[in-house]
Amino acid sequence: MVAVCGFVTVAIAACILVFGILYRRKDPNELPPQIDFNKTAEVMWIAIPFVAFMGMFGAGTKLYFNMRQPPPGATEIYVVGKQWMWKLQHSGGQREIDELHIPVGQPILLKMTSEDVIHSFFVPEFRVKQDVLPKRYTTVWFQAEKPGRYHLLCAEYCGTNHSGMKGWVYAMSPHDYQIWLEQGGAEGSLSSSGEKLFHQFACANCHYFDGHGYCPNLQGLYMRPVRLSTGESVTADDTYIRESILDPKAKIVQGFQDLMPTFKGQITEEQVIELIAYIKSIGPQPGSELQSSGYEGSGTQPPIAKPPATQSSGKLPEAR
Ligand code: HEC
Ligand SMILES: [Cu+2]
Repeated sequence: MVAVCGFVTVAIAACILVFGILYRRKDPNELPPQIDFNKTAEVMWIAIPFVAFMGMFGAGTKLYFNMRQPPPGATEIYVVGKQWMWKLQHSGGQREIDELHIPVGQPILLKMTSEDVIHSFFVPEFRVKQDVLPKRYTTVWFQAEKPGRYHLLCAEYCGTNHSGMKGWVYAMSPHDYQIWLEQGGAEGSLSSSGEKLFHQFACANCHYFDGHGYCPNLQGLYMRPVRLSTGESVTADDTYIRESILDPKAKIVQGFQDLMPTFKGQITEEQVIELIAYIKSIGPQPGSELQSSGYEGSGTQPPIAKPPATQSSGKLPEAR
């Protein structure tokens, strides 16, 4: 890229200079000669740059996709942007504000959302910049190589105190990071806090784990394809689960009724993240009817899931 752009820049500058001298008006009455259309030249200067630039575009696209793909096993950290601070949650339950502690030499995957307006997570030293949007999760990954303290900024103008929306990333040796995690004062992992919320908000009164009742079993839901009432299929990723909780009418699971109340205004973004972590942690349980993968029957078929019962009465089941 540097070579091509450098060559083009120098060539154009040289042409301006040389032609300026060579073809300057020497006499006030001079008329320039008429130059004919040259088809070969026209075709060449359209075709060659087109092929060259499409080649660069292709190579750049490949690089971009490779770069965006986090390596498997990356440490996941959730980020919530808010006017005007960064709130971070580690999977062990440690929380931070405007500070992010990470181990060096390990890939870190951030899953980010915003409580209000668009922000942008920017760590110049890591060459990391990613928009943080309300109502969905965007991701970015990086790996710090040298222990140290690095600027964390918001790179999207987000209101009066935008310039104050900044903090530090502390890259630590894995040993120091372990110590930091232990001193982090976590009250419990994200998924265990999520489990508490699941009962506190009475999700458990509707979503049974045995496939009975009129609500979908959430076991093994995370990252599974879900068929919707419209016939479409979506992947149950973080954004889908978040929307299912805060705007349940937006997408209805096929075979179920639109009976789930919205939890908008009752559940904070942090709590949504904990609920997602909990749903992620509940894989299919042995013996459950909806068990799908890892069935250890010898030649027999796994039990077939019963079609979910749809109730027209709309009555809530008793709390268990
Ligand atoms: C009144 C019963 C009820 C309560 C309470 C309830 N849900 Fe639901 N939920 C449903 C029903 C019915 C559906 C299926 C229809 C739909 O897609 O909206 C559903 C769908 C979902 C889905 C999508 C499931 C899938 O298979 O794609 C998720 C995720 C979910 N609920 C999570 C929760 C969480 C978390 C809570 C607690 C904060 C909760 N629900 C509380 C009834 C309920
Ligand atoms: Cu901001």
